[in-house]
Amino acid sequence: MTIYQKYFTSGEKHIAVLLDPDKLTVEKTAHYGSIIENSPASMIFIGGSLVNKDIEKTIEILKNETQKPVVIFPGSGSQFSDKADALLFLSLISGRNPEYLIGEQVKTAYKIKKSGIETIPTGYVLIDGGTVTSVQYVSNTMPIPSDKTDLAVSTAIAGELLGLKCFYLEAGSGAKFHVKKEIISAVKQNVSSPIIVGGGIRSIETVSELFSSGADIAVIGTAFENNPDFFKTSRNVLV
Ligand code: 1GP
Repeated sequence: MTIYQKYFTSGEKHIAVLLDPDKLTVEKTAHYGSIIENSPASMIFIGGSLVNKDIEKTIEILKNETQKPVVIFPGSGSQFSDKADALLFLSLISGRNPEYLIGEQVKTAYKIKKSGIETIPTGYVLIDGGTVTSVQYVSNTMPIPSDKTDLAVSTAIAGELLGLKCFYLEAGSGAKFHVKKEIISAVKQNVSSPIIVGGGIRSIETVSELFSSGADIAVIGTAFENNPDFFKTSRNVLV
């Protein structure tokens, strides 16, 4: 069974912990890997808008500590590694920067195809989260305003018509506000592909609310980095 079948389209809700290799030491990586192994999170996303450290090494350390799948969530083509279990093959479809729509993808396509890694074609939709985030700055794209639900819906529909198999509604790491529930439910009603929601999610209660609104996968990055015990008090809420 592929990761896409098991975690994206099974109808179950899943949590992914996002780890940014640049914020990790070897010790922290191992420690986080063992915490995640014993947490309600189903998988690890790895990547960042800018990554200078060796992503491959980070994946290897994580894999010594956890059986849970490691999925690359790349900020650019250089973050690809065939040591991961799958790759979100992203196109930043809310933006109008050709480099992030198709340029980075072309640069790495041959290598990715040859590796045989599972790729998940994902429409990456940046939605304003109340602050300028790294992804907005680095990608040089404008997020969809948070009150323009119709734009988010049309963007996702266009992505689905182009054949994308998943949508990542992103407020940006450290966003002031997560993606609004109205946007998630409107997108859910209009596309049949699974929906990942991330950016600015700070509590497990919020995760539950976003699941109820239609999110299939919720991504926790900053809240876990700030408090690796994030899940300890949350277990009862989720299972
Ligand atoms: C960013 O969606 C992720 O790409 C996670 O965001 O760091 O705000 O949890 P946070």
